[in-house]
Amino acid sequence: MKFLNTMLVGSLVILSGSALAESYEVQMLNTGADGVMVFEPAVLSINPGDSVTFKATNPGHNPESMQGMTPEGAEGWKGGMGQDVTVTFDQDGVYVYQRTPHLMMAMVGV
Ligand SMILES: [Cu+2]
Repeated sequence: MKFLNTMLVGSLVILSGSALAESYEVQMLNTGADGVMVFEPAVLSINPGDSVTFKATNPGHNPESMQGMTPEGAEGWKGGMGQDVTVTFDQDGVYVYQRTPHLMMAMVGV
């Protein structure tokens, strides 16, 4: 019986462990593997509840969600220029974001 209890506690720990939110990092770069003015990685797949920290590896960039290009009802965000910002994504869907003044240079991420 004691063994069974230990087994149950063990599986509960594993279950709650897999439900923990994860955090990711996206670098904002002047020059990256994909060219100049990039978010790296430019495309990131995460789960609801996970968070992403946009790192101002090179200053002078920021991430801003694009109007009409985030899931309906989801909150947008706008990071400060040259600052790290952490965004938690609670709602399922596709989020497109840009670097506020660098959209014409196609500095976008998904
Ligand atoms: Cu930029």
